[in-house]
Amino acid sequence: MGVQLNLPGSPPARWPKFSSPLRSTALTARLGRILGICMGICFATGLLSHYQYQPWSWLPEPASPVWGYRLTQGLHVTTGIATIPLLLVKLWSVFPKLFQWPPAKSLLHGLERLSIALLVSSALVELVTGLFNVLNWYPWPWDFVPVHRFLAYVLIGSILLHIAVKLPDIKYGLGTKVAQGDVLTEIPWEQNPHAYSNSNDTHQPPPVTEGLSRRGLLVATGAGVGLVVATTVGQTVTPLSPIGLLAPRQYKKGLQRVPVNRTADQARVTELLDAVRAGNWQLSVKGAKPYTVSLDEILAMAPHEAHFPISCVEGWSVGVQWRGVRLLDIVRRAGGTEDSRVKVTSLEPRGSYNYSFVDGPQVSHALLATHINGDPLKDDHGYPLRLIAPDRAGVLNTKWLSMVEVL
Ligand SMILES: Nc1nc2c(c(=O)[nH]1)N[C@H]1C(S)=C(S)[C@@H](COP(=O)(O)O)O[C@H]1N2
Ligand SMILES: [Mo]
Repeated sequence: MGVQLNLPGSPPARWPKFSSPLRSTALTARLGRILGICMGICFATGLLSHYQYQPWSWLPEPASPVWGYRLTQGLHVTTGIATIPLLLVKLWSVFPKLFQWPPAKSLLHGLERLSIALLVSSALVELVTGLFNVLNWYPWPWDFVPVHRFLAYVLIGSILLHIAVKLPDIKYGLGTKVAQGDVLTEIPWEQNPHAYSNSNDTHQPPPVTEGLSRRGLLVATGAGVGLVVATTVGQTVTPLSPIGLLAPRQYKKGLQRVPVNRTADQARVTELLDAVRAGNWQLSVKGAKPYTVSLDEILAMAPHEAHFPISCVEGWSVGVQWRGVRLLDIVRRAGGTEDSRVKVTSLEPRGSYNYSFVDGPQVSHALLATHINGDPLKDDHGYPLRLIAPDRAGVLNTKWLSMVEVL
């Protein structure tokens, strides 16, 4: 197979030796299987989530089920979080391979090892940036979304390549009982020239050892993953919020029982909202028949209620009872229909999320809300008027509206 690299026959003198008989193909294959399932769900829901964040103009977002985005994003963040401990244990289980000797047996083998370097580094960067995103912390100068999305393709590609290359090992590993099967790297290389090699390992039976068993390791890993999931999922599965020790955003801690993303202060609209309170606000509606409407007029219109969740890309979500006027009623009065494409714009002077588009079925279902959970919107939730639509990324539910354009 390809070019034989000319490397010394034995590794450097201070090369590490590994002695845990827990490491085995059977164990790694099982860890890899759960990891693969988690990462697969995380990738698929990530793609869906990205589409809902930036819907294609030829395929408008659906409006039902109302909890669609909540489920997608909850799964994306939860499987992503579960992946972190799983990946660490999986890496531990194959860690000695990093020190295999010779580093590459052939050009092809060298390329395969490089692809693993790409796999591991993209997975680590992806998970760390994702976790920081959940914490609403962006300590880097670049845009999170394109980088996270690009790395997802790199990662999924290198995973598929890795699975294809390792198929013989995976088959062997899954076909062996976890307590039996080879020890991945325990045999000192001097005694076993195949000990650090890949697919053509001579599979040796494990020695009898005391202490943690491989099954015990799998159970401990499962328990650890379960604990991490149980203590974070309360940010979206609200009945579990009391044990959400690792869930920073919980509805009970939020203003009006809803967490706030970007306060009025952060969006620099506080002074503008004081002017709104002083009576200097009108919603300006553009279209074939443009008009303006005051807050009093909006409050005098027939109120509509809806129970839509607000689901943030950062992983928290909560069901909310909204009251307001129907976007469609506002749109019709300007000469539009349920097939119109609508742009809503915020008072917020700067920021990437100070406007959004509504089209397709969402036009008929969206509300321009004045009330949240029975009370008038507080400033941080978008006073005097905000958009809320079903099955929609939180970030697209624009707060502090000033204008509606029927396009
Ligand atoms: N004008 C404006 N609207 C906005 C945002 C913003 O930054 N500016 N943030 C969005 C995000 S990311 C979310 S998750 C929701 C949160 O709404 P809430 O703070 O009322 O819970 O508002 C959305 N609306
Ligand atoms: Mo958000």
